Amino acid sequence: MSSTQQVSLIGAPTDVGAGARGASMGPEALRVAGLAQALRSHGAEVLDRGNLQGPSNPWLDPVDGYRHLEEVTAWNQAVHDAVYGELSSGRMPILLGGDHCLGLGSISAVARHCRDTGKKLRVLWLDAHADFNTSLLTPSGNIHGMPVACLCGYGPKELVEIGGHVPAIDPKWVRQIGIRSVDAGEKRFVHEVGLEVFDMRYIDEMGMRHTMELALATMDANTHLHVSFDVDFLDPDVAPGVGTTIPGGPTYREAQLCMEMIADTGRLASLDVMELNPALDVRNKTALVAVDLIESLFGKSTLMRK
Ligand code: 4U7
Ligand code: MN
Ligand code: MN
Ligand code: MN
Repeated sequence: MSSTQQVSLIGAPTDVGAGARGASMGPEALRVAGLAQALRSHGAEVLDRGNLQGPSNPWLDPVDGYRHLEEVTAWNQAVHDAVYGELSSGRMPILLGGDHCLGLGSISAVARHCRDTGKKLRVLWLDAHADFNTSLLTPSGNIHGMPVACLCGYGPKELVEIGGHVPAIDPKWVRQIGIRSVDAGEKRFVHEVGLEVFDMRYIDEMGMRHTMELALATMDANTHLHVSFDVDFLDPDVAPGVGTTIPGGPTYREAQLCMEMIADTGRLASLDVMELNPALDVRNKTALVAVDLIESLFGKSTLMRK
C-alpha cells in the first residue's frame, strides 16, 4: 500500500465482561511495551487517543445468565462510537482491551462502516475460545464468552442492537483460528450456525500456512479485513499474561506466520488486541510478544519479499 497508514489507538480499560480481574490494565501494558513507536517504525502515522471511560467493575454474580450486562452495554457503546468515529475519518482503529466483550462494540462499528461504504467485511477471530455462548448456554455468565454470538444476533436486545442493524454481521463473514476450548452447548450452537472454525486440531494436521490460505481466501480489493486478536490465542508458554490460559496454542513462529500472511493481503483495516492481563504476566512479556506480533501485521517480516 502506498499511502501512509493513519492509525488511532483506543484504550478500553475494563474487565467487566471477564471472569478474572486485570484485563483493565491491558491498554497501559501495551503502551509500556512500545506499541505506538513500533507501529511508527513500520511507517504508520499513530495517534494515541487515550482511554475511553465507563462504569467500574461492580464484581457481582450473573443475573439471568449475564454478569454486569448494564456495565458491559455502556462500555460497548463507548467503544462502538469511538471505533466508528475513527473509521469515518479514514483512520484505522486499534482497540486496546480490555476484555473481549468489547469485540462487540468494535466489530458492530466496523460492520456499520462497511454498510456505509459498500465494503465487504471479513472478521478473523484469533482465540482459544469461540466466544459463541448465550445466556442459556454459558457456564459462567461472563459476557466476554458471548461477543460473536451477539454480533450474529443471538444475545440481549441492548447488546445486539448497538451497531444499529440486527444482526450486525453474518456468521459467513467470520473465520475463527486457534480454537481449543468450546463449551458443550456452545459447540452445538457453533455447528448449528455454521461458523467456520480452524481449530488447533486442524492447524496441527494441516499447518498454519494452509489454514491461513483458506481463512484468507475469497477476499478482494473491496474487502475490509478486521482482526480480533484475543491474546489467549497464543500458547501459554509464549503468552502467560491472560485470564484464561488454555494449553496447546500456536507457537511463536506459527503466530508470526499467521500475522505475516494477514499483512501480505494488504487488506487489514481494523484491529482489536484483547484480554491481555498484566496482573498475571511476567515482566510484561505477554505485552511485548503482542507488540511483536502486531508489528508483523504491519509488515515487519516482509524482508524477503520486498
Ligand atoms: B475469551 C468460557 F466457560 N467459554 O463462556 C465462558 F470456558 O474472550 C470462557 O475468549 C470464555 O477469553 C472466554 O466463560 C472468553 C468458559
Ligand atoms: Mn475471546
Ligand atoms: Mn479467549
Ligand atoms: Mn480470556
